[in-house]
Amino acid sequence: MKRISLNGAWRMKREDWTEWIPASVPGSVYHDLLQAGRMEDPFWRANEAEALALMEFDYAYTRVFRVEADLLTHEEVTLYCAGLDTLAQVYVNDRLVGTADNMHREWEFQVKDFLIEGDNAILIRFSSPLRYIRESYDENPNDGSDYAMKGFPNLRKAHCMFGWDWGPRLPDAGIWRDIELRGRDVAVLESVYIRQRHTEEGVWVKAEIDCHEISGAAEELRFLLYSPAGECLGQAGDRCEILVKEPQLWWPNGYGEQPLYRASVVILKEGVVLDKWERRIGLRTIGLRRDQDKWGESFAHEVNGTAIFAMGADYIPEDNIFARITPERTRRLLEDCVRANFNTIRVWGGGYYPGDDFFDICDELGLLVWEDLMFACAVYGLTDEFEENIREELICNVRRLRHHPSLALWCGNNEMELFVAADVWINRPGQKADYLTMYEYIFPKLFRELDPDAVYWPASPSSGGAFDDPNDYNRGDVHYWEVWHNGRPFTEYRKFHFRYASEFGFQSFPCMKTVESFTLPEDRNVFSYVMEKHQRNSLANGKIMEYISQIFLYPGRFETLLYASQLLQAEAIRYGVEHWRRNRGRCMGAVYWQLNDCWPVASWASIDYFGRWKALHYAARRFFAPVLLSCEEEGLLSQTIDVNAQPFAVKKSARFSVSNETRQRFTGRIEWTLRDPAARVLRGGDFAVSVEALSAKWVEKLGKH
Ligand code: BMA
Repeated sequence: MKRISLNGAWRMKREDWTEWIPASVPGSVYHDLLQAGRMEDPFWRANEAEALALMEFDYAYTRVFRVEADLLTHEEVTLYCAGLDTLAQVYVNDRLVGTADNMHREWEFQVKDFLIEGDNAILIRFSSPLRYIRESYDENPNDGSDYAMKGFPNLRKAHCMFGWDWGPRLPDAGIWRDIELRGRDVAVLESVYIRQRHTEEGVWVKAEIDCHEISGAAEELRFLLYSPAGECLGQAGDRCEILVKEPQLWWPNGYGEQPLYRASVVILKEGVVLDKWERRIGLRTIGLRRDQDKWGESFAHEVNGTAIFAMGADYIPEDNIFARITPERTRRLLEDCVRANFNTIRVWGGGYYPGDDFFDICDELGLLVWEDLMFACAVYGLTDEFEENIREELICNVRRLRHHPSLALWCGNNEMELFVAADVWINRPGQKADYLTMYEYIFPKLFRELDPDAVYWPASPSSGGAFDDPNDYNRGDVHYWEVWHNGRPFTEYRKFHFRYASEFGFQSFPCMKTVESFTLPEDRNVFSYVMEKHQRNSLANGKIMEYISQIFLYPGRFETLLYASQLLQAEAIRYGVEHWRRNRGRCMGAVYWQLNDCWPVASWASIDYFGRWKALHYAARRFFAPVLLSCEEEGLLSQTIDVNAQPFAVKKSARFSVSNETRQRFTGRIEWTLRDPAARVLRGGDFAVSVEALSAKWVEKLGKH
């Protein structure tokens, strides 16, 4: 197959302009307007509204490219687009070659008949996403999160681009992923599925190959496998199965190494390579451990037979302007996760399916990925057309990502089982049935065809589906929001022993430097208009103040307040995570909301938009440490004392626990001291401790109840 990239310099214009401006592809309208100085920074102060209005217009992208005679000798020439955002009409030499309506899909259009030898012009028009959601809502009123703009569920475009409780309303547009011409002959690889059988003699690695025949069949098929050191481990013909003796297994971060093998598939005719597929893979088994037990049903990722305590956070798009998310930036973020001892990332369903580089980095770093499908906080209209569209969307993304060793689980959606069960956003009969048809019939069936070896989980949170108490604290995964959204004190975390907390969170302000990036000095008060525009969860700046009052003195200065809010956030999440790790076995996951931000904002993130660590991220490094010493204290905080109560007594005690998340026994010493507020040592001691691999152990209780 011949590939000619069309990435690079293009031109773009708003449909009502006469002149074109320079553009870059992959990229986006906002990105190009900013580069050309044609719009203000949308993140500065309250500029968002003006930037949003720009999306009332249609935009066009164009470029000229040369076609050499040999390209036209291929049996087929296609235009392959890895991502178009979103409502696009594609023209080659003024003739329409195809349309697109889903930013999550790859598109491939036949273009041979439209091309000529020499210079050719391509033009892609993008219609206004705002106009579309408005008009489509009138016809098809599908509701969803009020933080996003009405009608957003009707467009297969990252939902959070229309606003979220941490994100601005900036629904960008453009050619957001690679674009290329492909010359294809005889047959091409439609898909390759790598399967593994772990046996006594070693790991059998098999490639299941689907070819798309253009004019006939490929004559020869080659499957090759290379060791992490680059040594060829064998070549298989039609059987496509290779035995790896003495396999080096892939483990999540903290449990072992991440050796990556290379799998390569080539199809040939008369010795000529027709197509090639080459990816890195990891040898491991992965599943979900769900056993009935005295509390309910366990829920844990199981890798190579070992149950993992998932430690990590929920990932959202790294920038509202996706064109600015580079592999380098993603690598830095994910490396910061490993620095804080993460082993898991949940990709939240209101953004987009990450690019290959995201998963490549997770493979290298040992970060398990919980991958939501891109459905979040919305009810969808399951028409035939919509079904066809999302089916294609799943096929593209599952085929693209399923070989990654880091991929731990596919999840149907974010929070919809929970909401639909409670009739939230349901406005007509049939929508409940549509929910089940989508996530519990169509999707699992597709996964049985596309990725039968993977885990499919119907929703987050869920207890297994069928509206069976989706947020049951004793089964499945849980989103726990009583702390924060319902204002409960964070000490409440200790009352629960979730099986796997996939969301719980606590907000803080970003640091002063980040605040300076979007404010003038007169805005630097948490209740100013600009600070409230950079806080998307309703009334939440007041909520941060309220929580601060429970644990700190009034911070006085703006800068101190920002800082105190971060300490408070770190303390809150630590309080929950340490407790759940002390209860390892019953609880097997603490994935907090949220890892990162898509613009400078007050939010639940532990790393801000500029990559600056908030106090929480430093705390995570400690509370996610492979061997964690924690102290379950009883005192003023855990009892939320009312100082005006008559009389009031405080129970005081401290009990130590060691959580060992490594595969080796831990032996060591605990040294402890008790200090007064002036840091003077009141008491102290030390004792030996030994903790089995993959377990938590209570050590000693000091004081009395
Ligand atoms: C969860 C998420 C997001 C949201 C967050 C904070 O429920 O799934 O939709 O941003 O809470 O409210």
